[in-house]
Amino acid sequence: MKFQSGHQATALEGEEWERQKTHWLGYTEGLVRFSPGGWVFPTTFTKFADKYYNFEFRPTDVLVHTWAKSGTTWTQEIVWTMRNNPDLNNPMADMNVNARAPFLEFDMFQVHGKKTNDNFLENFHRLCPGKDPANGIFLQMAEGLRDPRTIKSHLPLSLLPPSLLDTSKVVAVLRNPKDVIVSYHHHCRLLNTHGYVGSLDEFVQYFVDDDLVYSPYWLHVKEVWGKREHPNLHIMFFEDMKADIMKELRRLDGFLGTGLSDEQLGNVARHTGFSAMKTRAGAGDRAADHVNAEVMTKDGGFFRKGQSGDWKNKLSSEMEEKVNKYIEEKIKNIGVPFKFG
Ligand code: PPS
Repeated sequence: MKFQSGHQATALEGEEWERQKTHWLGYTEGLVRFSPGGWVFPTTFTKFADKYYNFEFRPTDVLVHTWAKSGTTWTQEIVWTMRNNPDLNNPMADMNVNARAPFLEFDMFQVHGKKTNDNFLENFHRLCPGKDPANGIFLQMAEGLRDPRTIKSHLPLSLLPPSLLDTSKVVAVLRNPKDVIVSYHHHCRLLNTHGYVGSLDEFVQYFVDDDLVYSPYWLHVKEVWGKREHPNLHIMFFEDMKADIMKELRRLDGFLGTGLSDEQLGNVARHTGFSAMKTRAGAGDRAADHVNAEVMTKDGGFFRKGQSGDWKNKLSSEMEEKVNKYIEEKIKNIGVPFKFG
């Protein structure tokens, strides 16, 4: 199967798929690899790939662009709040952040015979009256949103419209891959759309083999870093955001042209702090039938720790060695000033 981006999709088959199938109970419709690049996606991605590639971005859009678990939701909330709620008086802020700032390709996770989260469906019908959810709940929410839109995507730049950066502002967030692994492992165990039941050790192996959904991590990073001089691209590091959020908000304010006062930036910092976001999300930060209750009780929900360096508590020295080798071979030469410590 060939796509307008020039990619070819191949289904994972044989031994490779047999192994994946036992570890990923959520990928009931299989996985595909998009080449060049070897990007891994649930098969449903093939239904939407051309639509994402041709998505009509607007000059007033801001795309929050990251690999999984790199601080996307935090940044979605920051960007949305800076542009729509710097005085913390916008009633829209009560809506789930993914309804205000839709996750462009989330529809690829919305099948597998499971009921769509009721909150999302309710928001969809409110925002897109008369539209058919089968054509993409999140895609159509993103299309139908009024300006100024904030949209989120983990897709690599090569699968998004080539004119993206010349049209819209893009805020990319990068995070130490060791923390990304630990956070993604939790996420994939927590959410039934992934339904990961393998071990952390096996998860690390998937990561270094570039076999996770959204892999290869290094290529995603390379594509973004290659565009770092583009005036419409602003890159932030999760670790810098944790270390000094006001400094990062001031830089972002300059990039977005929001012209916020120190008091307003302080509002944004408070409103988007980890505890504030976690409290707002409440116990039901994901609908009960979409999460593994045992994982949620034992290891936490979507807002897990929100820290830098938690990998030190989770990765064994063997796992760390595997990731270090991956960093050495595939990431260091890209030249991103990651804080690997
Ligand atoms: S996703 O599902 O891929 O979009 O996840 P993403 O939002 O990129 O990343 C989730 C991790 O970010 C943490 N998080 C935060 N950290 C600090 N401050 C705030 N406000 C915040 N909001 C979310 C979240 O807890 C996940 O990291 P871990 O390490 O698992 O806690």
